[in-house]
Amino acid sequence: MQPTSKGMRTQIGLFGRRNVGKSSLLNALTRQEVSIVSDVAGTTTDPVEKPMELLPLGPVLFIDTAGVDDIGALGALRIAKTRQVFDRADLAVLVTEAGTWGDFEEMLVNELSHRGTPVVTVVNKADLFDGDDPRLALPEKLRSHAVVVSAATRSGLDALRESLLASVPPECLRPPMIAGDLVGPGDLALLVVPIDKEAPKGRLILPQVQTIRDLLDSDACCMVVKERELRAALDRLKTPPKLVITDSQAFLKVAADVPGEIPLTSFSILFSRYKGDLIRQVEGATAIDSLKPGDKVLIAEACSHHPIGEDIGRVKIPRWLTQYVGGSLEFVHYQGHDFPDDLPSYKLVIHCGACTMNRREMQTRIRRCAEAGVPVTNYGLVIAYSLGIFERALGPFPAALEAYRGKQ
Ligand SMILES: Nc1nc2c(ncn2[C@@H]2O[C@H](COP(=O)(O)OP(=O)(O)O)[C@@H](O)[C@H]2O)c(=O)[nH]1
Ligand code: SF4
Ligand SMILES: [Mg+2]
Repeated sequence: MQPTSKGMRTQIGLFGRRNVGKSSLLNALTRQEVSIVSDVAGTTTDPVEKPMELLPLGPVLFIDTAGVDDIGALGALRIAKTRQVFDRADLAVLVTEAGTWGDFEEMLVNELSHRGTPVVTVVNKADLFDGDDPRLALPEKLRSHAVVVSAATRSGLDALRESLLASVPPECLRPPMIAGDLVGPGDLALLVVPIDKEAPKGRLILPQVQTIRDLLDSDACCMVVKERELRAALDRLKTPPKLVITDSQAFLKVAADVPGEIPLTSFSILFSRYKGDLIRQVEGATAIDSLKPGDKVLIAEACSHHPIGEDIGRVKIPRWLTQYVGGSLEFVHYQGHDFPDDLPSYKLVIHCGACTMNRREMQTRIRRCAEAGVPVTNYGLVIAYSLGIFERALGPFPAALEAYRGKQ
């Protein structure tokens, strides 16, 4: 069975000093040996991810990090990887050992609260202490979300699960819709999906699959066609579709084939709204007009195995932009969870739809771009903008259209 995509799971990061029992706790929670447990400090290098169902919440992804207090060269890499987990954790579990609460834990709490990440504090290794031992106590301010457990004897795990469920941010319980709110129950959405040599064999790509599922969840109807069959499909329909959603790469042909009164957008633009911030990314697209030859442009893709994405990010968008600007630009590519620290050196950030990334991570990226004063936009928006069909592509989103017109 195809597992739920990571980008749709509530992500729960485990943080704390080395050797407090983070990996043991994850193993105890998931009852599987997924993480390396060791009494030699600093065994976990890359964050270890473990998907599971945490009922009644549903699919979650636990992320076991290395101790943030690691030292040495390899330690620095581990710390960097752990910081990426800070950026995407919807919820944090701060693991401590009885009697060791100190400046380091205070620093973690501050780091997490700066990001607005809810924290559940765990005092582990309770089996080594008497129940009334004062070392099991935590600072007053944390007690309401603290649980005393033993990964070794599995005591306290039910209370920990309950505490996690009670602390999950509301947006994870009620995530926004991809397209369902744009099409009423029973209405038809027409999806245009090019199947060219770059399309993966035997399947559709994730943004398409997730959009179809979202429409079905909203009791809408969908019809999926290739761009060649679009005209014939439209002609055959008694009632025109409520919305046409196309792969951005077929935008121009689809815009020509779909009558102007039928709302049209792209999967990528829907994902700007779903994972990112449509208004900010619409405003970001207008920064294309101020690009000059020689400027540095960041192209960021959340996954590293999307052949269409690779082609679009590495070849097509650079080609379009170079033509638009009338001179060569310096393109820098980032993939996966890596994102540059030197953001202010870029003139524009262009992100993919981020379908494999959770909302939190994309929101963090947008916030970091804003803090660095760099405009950020998205693949579909750049394509629509450079093809001169921006207003058309924003038709289904009146607030975004208004923000764009306000910028003119
Ligand atoms: N007594 C006791 N030992 C534990 C418990 N949890 C973990 N340990 C031990 O603490 C050591 C470090 O555990 P590990 O999970 O690798 O810590 P991490 O570095 O935080 O991931 C190992 O020797 C574990 O067996 C616990 O609840 N009780
Ligand atoms: S490139 Fe981005 S939008 Fe495309 S499949 Fe990968 S994560 Fe999803
Ligand atoms: Mg560990």
